[in-house]
Amino acid sequence: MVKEAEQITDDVAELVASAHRVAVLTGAGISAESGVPTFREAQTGLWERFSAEDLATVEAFENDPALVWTWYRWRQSLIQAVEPNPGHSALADWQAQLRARQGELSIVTQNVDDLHERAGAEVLGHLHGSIFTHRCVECAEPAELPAPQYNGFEPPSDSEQPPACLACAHGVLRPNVVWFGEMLPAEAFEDASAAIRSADLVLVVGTSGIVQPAASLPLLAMERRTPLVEVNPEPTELTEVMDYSLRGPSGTLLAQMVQASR
Ligand code: BV8
Repeated sequence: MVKEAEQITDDVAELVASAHRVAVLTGAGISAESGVPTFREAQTGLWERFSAEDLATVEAFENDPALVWTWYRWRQSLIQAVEPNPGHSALADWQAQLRARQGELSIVTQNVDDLHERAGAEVLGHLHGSIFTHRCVECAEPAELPAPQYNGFEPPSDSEQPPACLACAHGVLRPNVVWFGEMLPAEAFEDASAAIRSADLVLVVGTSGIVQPAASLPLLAMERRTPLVEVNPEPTELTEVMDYSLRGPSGTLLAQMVQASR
């Protein structure tokens, strides 16, 4: 039976202090306090008539390449304009502390941003790819692009076509994110599964637990009855399998956890 609390309880503090191999699955919520909208929030600007799930598909890109391409380039400019928040920093600090004690903290994220890395953490896997790199839809050749010139805080009033591929001259570029209906990168998924299976504490931070197969990864912790702790202001699809569900913002609660880990 899940135990809910609004701050770190003594038994969670004990789990944190004694943990040597921690696996953390993060979602859009950990970047919310940096100012990056989550997937549940309504879209704005050119995209206000669409949900993120409508836009993050091959069909949407094929149907209106400029609309989807511009959405991603604008999101990339927003991510570049914001900073990691105390939640990202707490995981980076905790990872460094555990490594100094020959332990490990593995971060597996559903996020396509680079805020974990910019906070100084190493990320074991980006399950849904990265918004910062691009490839040709036809020949899959990677393509280097200059940073987008959008104002991340002001959606653009019109859209731009995706650039043509310079390698094959047939295709256009797309972001290296995993769209709905596409397979997740096998290595990232396998590494995430192994990290969760070998952990002595599993954290699930800032995810609604809706998107599969990422949302099923925490269930692997149940194979060895590894303690499961969720950090989210709201209940999620995963709350009922958690041992503890901490109801609050990750920027605050993860900072409390790192204090307890010292
Ligand atoms: C696959 C990259 C199969 C793009 C993303 C029909 C056809 C095909 C597949 C399906 C189908 N029906 C269902 C599926 C499966 C589908 C799926 O799960 N759909 C859902 C909608 C039911 N999954 C897929 O399609 C996956 N692929 O299944 O392939 C296959 C098999 C064989 C052969 C071929 C294919 C691919 C899924 C990946 C999609 N790409 N992102 C982009 O970014 O644009 S997913 C995207 O949405 C994000 O990456 C993220 O993972 C997800 C949103 O989830 P969250 O991260 O949880 O974010 P969310 O907004 O939902 O929640 C935020 C949470 O934060 C909330 O709980 C909130 O309370 C909390 N929060 C807010 N503030 C804070 C906070 N928490 C802490 N602190 C705070 N301050």
